[in-house]
Amino acid sequence: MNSYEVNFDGLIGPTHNYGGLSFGNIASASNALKLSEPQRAARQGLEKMRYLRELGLQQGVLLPQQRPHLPTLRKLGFGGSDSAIIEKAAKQAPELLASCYSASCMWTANAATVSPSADTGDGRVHFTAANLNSMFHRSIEHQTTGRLLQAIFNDRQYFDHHQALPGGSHFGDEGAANHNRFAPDYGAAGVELFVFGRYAFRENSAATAHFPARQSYEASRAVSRLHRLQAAKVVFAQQNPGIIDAGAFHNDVVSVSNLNTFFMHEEAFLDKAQLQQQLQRQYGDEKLHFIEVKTSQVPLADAVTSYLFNSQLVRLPGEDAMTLILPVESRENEKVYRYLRQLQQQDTPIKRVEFVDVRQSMKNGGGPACLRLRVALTEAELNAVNPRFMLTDTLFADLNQWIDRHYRDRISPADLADPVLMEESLRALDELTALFNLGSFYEFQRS
Ligand code: SUG
Repeated sequence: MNSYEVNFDGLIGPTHNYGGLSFGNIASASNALKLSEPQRAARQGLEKMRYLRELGLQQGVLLPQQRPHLPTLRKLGFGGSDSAIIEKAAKQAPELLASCYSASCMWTANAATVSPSADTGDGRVHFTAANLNSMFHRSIEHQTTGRLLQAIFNDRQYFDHHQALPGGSHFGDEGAANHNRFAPDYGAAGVELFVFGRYAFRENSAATAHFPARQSYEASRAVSRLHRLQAAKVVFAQQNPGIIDAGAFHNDVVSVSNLNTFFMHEEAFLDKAQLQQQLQRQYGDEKLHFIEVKTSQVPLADAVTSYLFNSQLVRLPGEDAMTLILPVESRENEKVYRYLRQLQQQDTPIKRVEFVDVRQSMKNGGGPACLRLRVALTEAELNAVNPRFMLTDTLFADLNQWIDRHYRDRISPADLADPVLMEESLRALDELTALFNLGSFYEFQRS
């Protein structure tokens, strides 16, 4: 039976702004409080989806969440009418208002961890929504994410959904951004690699000095248990704390994998040699390809600003070789571009590189790979996916028109204080649910 990797990209929401909310994410800090361009951002994201579909890949869409998230502001003690809540929060706690306005759910690599049916104990595809509890503005995403995934993968025969792990920093879980999978094909059993940044219940002999390590070992283990993965087909590996301090707040900033290929920075892991041995042992007789980029070729600082590794490594239909879909920032960085030219001459599975413009997202630390959640599906599973969420020419045109009708050209931090922005955003989302036939999906539609 045929099997596919389907990329579900986050549609960038109407309140996309630069809040400077993610400590440890260098792009978010350097662009804090600058003007954002939501309309351009959403068009860039949508154009990436169109391009990947045109290349012959299966492409899905995940919807933006309700922002501003008034229920959270209410829980934090802001009362009165919706407008009064916005006005009070703007005066008393602008950082909380910005958090509840963040369009951060666009980075769907953090939405959930997904294990394909070939790996799980019951032969279903398992989803665990990520609690994202290291950053307040992201910790409010998982309930809606879970409901959205259930609406899309809504067939108990094929799909099983788990709620986000319990709260508390012990179980910090950032979803697929710290999860890789190696398999000869999307429908074949594979080895799943969970990358973590720290231990929560034991002392860390290697710890970060400046920036938070978001993913805990204990969270990764819990997800592997929920997904009923076989112990002999799971690897846990610690990210190098030094690389988190250099700005790689998720593993997908320093490595990317697909099928039998693992493209990584040489400093990405604490014990690279052991990791590679363990992966190869569990993978079996067929060869895994490790492509390592040396610090002398691409220093860490360049890897982080160019997002060389936050690319999508894809196998296009009918091709054996792989293609790397990179952010244009990688072409603009001299060292990175030189490396990429060399890479294409080498004897590795990666034979082609392409570039996409997602600059608006990049300025908040989200590259092409952050914007997509990978879901490996068999033909039968793909047929069971809610078809409204698969990109078609019609949906592409409808979404572009919807963006044009509702999105602002620019948003400044001061704009968040104006209740008119809230009204515009909720109106846009209301129309979006109609487009996806979702009924009353958002909280504001139900209250
Ligand atoms: O969690 N940025 C996101 C970027 C997530 C990137 N995802 C992956 N690497 N998979 C984050 O730090 C910034 C929001 C702001 O500052 O306005 C933000 O949330």
